[in-house]
Amino acid sequence: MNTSATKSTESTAFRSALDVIRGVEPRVADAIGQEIADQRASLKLIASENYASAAVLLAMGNWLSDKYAEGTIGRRFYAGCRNVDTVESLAAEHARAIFGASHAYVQPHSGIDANLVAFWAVLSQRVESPALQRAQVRHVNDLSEQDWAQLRRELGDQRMLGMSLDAGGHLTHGFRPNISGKMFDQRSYGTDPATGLLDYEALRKTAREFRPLVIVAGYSAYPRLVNFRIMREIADEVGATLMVDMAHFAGLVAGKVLTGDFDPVPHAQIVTTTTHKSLRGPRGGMVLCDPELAEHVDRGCPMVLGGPLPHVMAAKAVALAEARQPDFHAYAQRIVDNAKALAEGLMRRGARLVTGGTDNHLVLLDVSGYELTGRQAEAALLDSGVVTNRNAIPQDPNGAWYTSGIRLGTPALTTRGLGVSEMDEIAELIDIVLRRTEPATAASGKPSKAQHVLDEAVSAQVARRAADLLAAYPLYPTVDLG
Ligand code: DSN
Repeated sequence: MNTSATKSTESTAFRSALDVIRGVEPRVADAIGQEIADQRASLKLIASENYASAAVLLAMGNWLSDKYAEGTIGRRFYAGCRNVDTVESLAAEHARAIFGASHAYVQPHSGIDANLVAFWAVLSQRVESPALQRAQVRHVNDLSEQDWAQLRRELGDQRMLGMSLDAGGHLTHGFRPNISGKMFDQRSYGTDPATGLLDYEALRKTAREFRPLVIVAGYSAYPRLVNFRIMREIADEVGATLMVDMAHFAGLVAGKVLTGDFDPVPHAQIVTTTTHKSLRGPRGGMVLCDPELAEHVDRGCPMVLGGPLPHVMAAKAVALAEARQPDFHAYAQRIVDNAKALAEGLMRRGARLVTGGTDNHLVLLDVSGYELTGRQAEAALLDSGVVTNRNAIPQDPNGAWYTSGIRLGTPALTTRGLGVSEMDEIAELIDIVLRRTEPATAASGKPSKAQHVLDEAVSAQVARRAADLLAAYPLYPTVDLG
C-alpha cells in the first residue's frame, strides 16, 4: 500500500475509533487524543518505552478482548477458544523463529508476570514437592489452607542469586520488597566499584558459596553487554538454572545486534522478556525456555497468571511478525549507534557516565557531577521538554527514591527516526539544563534533595530546541486525527 493510502486508512481507523468512544465517554476519547499529542511533543528518552505500530495498536482494540482462555492451547478451561488458539500459536511461532527458542509462552501480561511464571517453573521442575505437584494440576482456587502450608514447607528456602537493584538489576530479581525477594532466600551480585562492570569472578565466588537454585541475569539499568556463556558456565558449576530477563534488550537480540555469547537464548535454560520495550510490541510479557521446562512454564495460567489477554496476544503476533522483517535489524543497530552517540556527546561535554559509556540501548548518567539528585535532574529535564527517569547508580548515596542517576534510552527516538547527529544535539540540551539547575533550599535551610531551581528562560529555550528537533521527525506520520 502506498504511503498516502496507508495514511488515509490509519487515520480513518483511529478517527473512527475515537468517534465511537466519544459517543459514550468523551473524556476518555479526549485523554486518548491528548496522549498522542503529548507523545508527539516530547523528547522521549525513557529506556523502557517505545512507539508500537498502528497495526499493533489496532490489534488490541477488538473482540478477542471479550474471551476467557485460561489454560493453554489444547488444554483450556473454557470452550470456544479457536480464534484465541490461532493468535496465541502465531505469536509463539514468531517468537520461536525470531529467537531460535524451542518453546515460547506468550501469555504473561507483563515482565513481572513473566518472571513469576519462570520462577514457579524452575521451582516446579527442580524441587521435589508433592504439594507443588498437586498445586500444578488443580485450579489455585481449589487448594486448601493445608495444601498451601504444605507447599510452603516443602519449597523451603530455595536460593536465588540476582543482580542488585543499584547495579542495574530489576525489582523482580530478588529485591527484598518484591515478592521475588520473599519467595527465595536471595543474595545479590553487583558490579566492580572501580569500573562499574560486572565482575564475573566475584559472581562465581558468590555462587560457589551460596549454591543458588537459580541465577538471574539481565538488567534494567546496566549499559554494557552481559556474557551469557560465562553466566551459564557459572550456573552449571554450582548446579543452578540460568534464567535471563532480557526485557530491556529483547529488540537487540531479535535484531541480531546481540549474538554469540551476548545472545541469552542459546545459553540460558529460561529467558523472560517484555514485548513493549526495544521489541516495540504491545505492553506484555513472554517466556522462552528449553523443552524440559516447557510443561512447567505452560502452567503459568492459572498457577501464576489471571486469564490471558487474547487481544494482546494478537498484538504480540503482529509485533513479532514486524520484528522478523529485515528492516528490524537496521532499527536495532540504529538504537545502539544512537545510544553510543548520546553517550559520547555527554562525555565530550564533561558528563560522567556509569561504566564510561554504553554498548546497548541505554546510558546511565551520574548527575552528582552537576551537584544534583536524580530526582532534581529528572524534574528539570521534564520542565525543558526532555522525558527521562531517575535511576539509582551503583552504591548510590541517595538511595532508590532520590537517586544520583538519570537513565536515558534510545529505542523510542530511534523509532521516530532521529539519528546520531540529533543525539549530539540532545546531549547538548541535557548538559545545558543540568548545568543551569541548582538544588532548591529546603525548609531546614539545607539543599533540598527533591526541589530544584531552573531559570524559566533556559527551560523554555531548551524546550523550543527540542520541539524543533522533533518537528523534523513526526510521530505516526500516517495518523492524522484532524
Ligand atoms: N519499568 C521497567 C523499566 O523502566 O525498566 C522495568 O520494569
